[in-house]
Amino acid sequence: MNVKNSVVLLIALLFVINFIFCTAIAGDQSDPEVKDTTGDSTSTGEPGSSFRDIEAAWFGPEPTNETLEIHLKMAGAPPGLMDLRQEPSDNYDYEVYFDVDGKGYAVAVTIQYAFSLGGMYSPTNTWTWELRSVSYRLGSDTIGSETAVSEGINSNNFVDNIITWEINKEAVGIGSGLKGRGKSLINTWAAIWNADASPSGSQRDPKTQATDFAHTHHTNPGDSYNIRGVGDIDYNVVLSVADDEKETHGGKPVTFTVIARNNGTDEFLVDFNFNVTSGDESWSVVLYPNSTTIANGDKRDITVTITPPKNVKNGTTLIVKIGGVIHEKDGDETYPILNPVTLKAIGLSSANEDEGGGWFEEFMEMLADNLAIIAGAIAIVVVAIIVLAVLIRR
Ligand SMILES: [Ca+2]
Repeated sequence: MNVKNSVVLLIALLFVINFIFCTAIAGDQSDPEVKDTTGDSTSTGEPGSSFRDIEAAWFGPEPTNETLEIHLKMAGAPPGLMDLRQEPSDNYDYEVYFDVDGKGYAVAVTIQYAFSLGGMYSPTNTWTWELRSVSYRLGSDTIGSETAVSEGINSNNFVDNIITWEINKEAVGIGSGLKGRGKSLINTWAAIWNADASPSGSQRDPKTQATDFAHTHHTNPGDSYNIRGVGDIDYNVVLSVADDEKETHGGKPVTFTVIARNNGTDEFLVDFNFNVTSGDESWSVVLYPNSTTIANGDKRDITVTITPPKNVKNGTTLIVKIGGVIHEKDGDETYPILNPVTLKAIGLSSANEDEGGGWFEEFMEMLADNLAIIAGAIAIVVVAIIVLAVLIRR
């Protein structure tokens, strides 16, 4: 690798580090994933309408490794008792949307704007809290349908015009414990719907049907939230490699050095593994060491030796993903290394004479490559023989 490539790599690395730290501190009220202007609700001007006007939505904190909080803040308070005399007694859906591993979800609360003479209005007693799975019309911002997922909501809360859901991570495909660390909630957005005019089971287009919406699923999503997990021990080992692409001849090993750095809080036992993502099984891949203890703040070089088969076809590649698992300090759990590195070995056909096999093929190749010279040489020999024969006769 030349100096220019090294500089480019270093700058890219700094960007990655910067990105990791930025995403780590995002996700609270001061830096919400979903932002919206206020005063843009279709019901602006009606009493209590500022409660149908989204200001922001954000993800986190994670109270436990099994739960995640999601928040939706409105521009103003819910309608009061006197306002409701003038309100239609409709149901409104307040929802924050996100995707995990390609599946759509929403946290929802359906609020009944109802007032009956002689009845008591409480802003929370008619609220229905749900986690919903959401399907979108292919490649669009329009929702196809939403259906409730049971056991999705752990608890809920409403204070200071902020609706808070606490969901179970398992219910949205995020593993429990620290295994969910690094999973992303993407394509974030939020909307408020009149659930009587636009029921959750029907097709919903935010641009034409929502009372208010912030960002859109497909064309203009909000920021993503990365699950970071909680706990006193941070199982954080990072892999890196300076030179991730090398060439070698058939039968000749080539080595890569993967650096495993323990950025966690303790000394960990780490096992390394590989996964061939492209290429064939006749190649050999050896990791050394494949298991080691690394003190926190310390690093280890892992040597990856890749050998193509002797008869490798010129230009064939093997792509290997190097990953690993970190062993729990006081238990049997393991946590994955979150950033596997990818190595690429390119096999060149063997052209070395010291190879035991294949000399005949090589000889024939040499003949083919040098056909003109050989033909010339034969012609000269033939002419020389004729000249010699003529001279002898004389
Ligand atoms: Ca708004």
